[in-house]
Amino acid sequence: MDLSIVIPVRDEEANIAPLVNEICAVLDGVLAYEILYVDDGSRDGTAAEIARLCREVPQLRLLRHEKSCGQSAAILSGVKGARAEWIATLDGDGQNDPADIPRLWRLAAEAPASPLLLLAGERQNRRDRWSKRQASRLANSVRRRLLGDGARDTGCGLKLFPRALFLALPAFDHMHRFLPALVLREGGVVRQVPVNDRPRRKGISKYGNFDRLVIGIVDLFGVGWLERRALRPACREERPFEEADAAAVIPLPRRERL
Ligand SMILES: Nc1nc2c(ncn2[C@@H]2O[C@H](COP(=O)(O)OP(=O)(O)OP(=O)(O)O)[C@@H](O)[C@H]2O)c(=O)[nH]1
Ligand SMILES: [Mg+2]
Repeated sequence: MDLSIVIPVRDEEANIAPLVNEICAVLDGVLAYEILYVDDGSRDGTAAEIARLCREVPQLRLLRHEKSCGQSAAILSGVKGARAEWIATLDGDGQNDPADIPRLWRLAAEAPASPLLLLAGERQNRRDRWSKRQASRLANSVRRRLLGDGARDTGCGLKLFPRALFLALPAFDHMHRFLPALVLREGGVVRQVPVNDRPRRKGISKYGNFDRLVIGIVDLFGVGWLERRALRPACREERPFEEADAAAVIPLPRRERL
């Protein structure tokens, strides 16, 4: 299997079937993939809808949290449960366009630094309302300045990375908004890739501008602290003897030494 598509969802019942159909239409015959939904304690029919579709779509899987633990926790559960070495994340409301996935996949395949590579979608022509775009712009610029991660759009749900890289990152609530900084902290490489942005298909937003900003500021200090405390020793194995030298000091068999 090439790619696991991890989709965290809470109360997105009406958005499941259209997104699954879109992903299959784009990826069938292009990649070997699975679609791994993580239902985070939805109170609507989200889980039932995914379970229903699992009977029709063999590459579809469902993980469930017993109660809601947040978007980052859902992504982490999905990455842990994924079967492929590469992960693509998508929002579950149809805002990210699955048609962008093959392009990200090709970029990952071509990149020399692929073991520590994060491809981060950068939304073009944002479709959100004005107040949300402004809040997002402000949050992105404050974060960029304080963390120096150079990322223009960390809120885009479409990202592609190796499973092992994500599992090496420090895990905490809301970590999904800081992936570029966390990957750079590991010594990794971040590439921003322009991607399509679409309006939410159905349902309501799970975040307000204000709570997102306030939590974001608290998290910003936490991630700043993590950066300052990063452990990055340049460590290599020391080989004091080349093979020829090693042969010279191999002790003689005991019998001959006597
Ligand atoms: N698992 C999980 N997923 C969540 C949670 N909150 C949001 N999500 C999902 O994360 C994705 C992004 O959340 P949205 O509510 O779309 O946030 P947004 O895109 O900023 O807001 P809109 O523009 O209104 O869609 C969606 O797929 C949500 O279902 C949560 O607490 N747990
Ligand atoms: Mg959304």
